[in-house]
Amino acid sequence: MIVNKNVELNELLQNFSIDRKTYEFQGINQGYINDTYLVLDNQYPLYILQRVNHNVFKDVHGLMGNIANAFQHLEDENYTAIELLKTESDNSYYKDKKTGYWRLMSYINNTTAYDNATDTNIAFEAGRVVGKFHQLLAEAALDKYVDTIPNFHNLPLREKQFEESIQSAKAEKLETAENAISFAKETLEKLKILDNSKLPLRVCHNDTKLNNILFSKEDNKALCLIDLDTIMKGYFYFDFGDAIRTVANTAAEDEQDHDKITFERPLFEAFIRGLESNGPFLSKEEIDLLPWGAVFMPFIHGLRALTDYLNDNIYYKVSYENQNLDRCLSLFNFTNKALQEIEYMTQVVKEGLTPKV
Ligand code: GN1
Ligand code: MG
Repeated sequence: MIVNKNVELNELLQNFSIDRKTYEFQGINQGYINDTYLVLDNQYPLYILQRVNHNVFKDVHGLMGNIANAFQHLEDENYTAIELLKTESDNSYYKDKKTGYWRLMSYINNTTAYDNATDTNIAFEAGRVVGKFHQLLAEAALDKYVDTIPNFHNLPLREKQFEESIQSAKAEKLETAENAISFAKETLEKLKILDNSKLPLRVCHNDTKLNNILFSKEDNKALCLIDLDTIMKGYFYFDFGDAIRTVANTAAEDEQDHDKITFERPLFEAFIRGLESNGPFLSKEEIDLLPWGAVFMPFIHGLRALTDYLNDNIYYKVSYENQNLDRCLSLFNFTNKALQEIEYMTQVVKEGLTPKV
């Protein structure tokens, strides 16, 4: 943990409407996209400061607008609100000429996030809060939300980018990734049966992996979702699948020891019970597709990681050269495990979730 009194970051904070002080900063090295710092005052954590990756998020204004719009719905006794601190000119983000776009959010004390579900309570709570988020946003006006990354979870687009990366990749990379490339091609064919045409579009979070859920350290209840950059239109099975790939799998996303990758049925079932605890909010068609969400999401992330590996790591921040390939192989391994559980998951969602009439 490195805590410092970084001069540049302190200068940057002068642009926000907060007390003028010398703050301390602790870098948070999670996440593959943005730069994140915890802002402390005399060691006491107050804010989360983030630089939004403008290379990935081209429309930061639209993105911040999506977050602000969603916040208007996310007020509920069973959901903890996060506050966006305004700039001196009453904006929800600050644009610095040299370093780009910054935002400042309230830090919720005594909280934690988990990379994996270690027990069924965590899985239940994850299901409950993902369901609550969707229930609260169900009435949101979709046309107010901008597609900040158009076609983010669009498989034909990701397939095209994958094919292009194969064309330009170095021969040795194609060889190292040979098995992953074949698995990708086979699975792309299998997933062609997915049909979104009967599903309602919703305002989704679009990155509901478990460590984007904040838990209270006091009673281990899930409080809210964090990392709201990708709030935009989508289908519920996206958010479902992203949660399941991290809740039912107790291994890390870049786990190299594939013996550790598992599909834990008790955790899957607990997540479904958590979803259902909100009461009915999904249509029958949405429920029917959920098991495929648990295959689709790890697969599309694995495919994007593979593409980025072949492109020499131009999208994700990597901490070592082959991290994207490791992520891909681990995600594909889980995809395969989820594929084998389709029938089981179909049974569980059918028995466990009541469709909204
Ligand atoms: C990226 O940086 P992070 O962890 O918030 C990615 C998500 C993936 C995630 C992990 C905009 O998010 O889609 O779930 O890595 N976000 C973007 O694989 O690409
Ligand atoms: Mg994210």
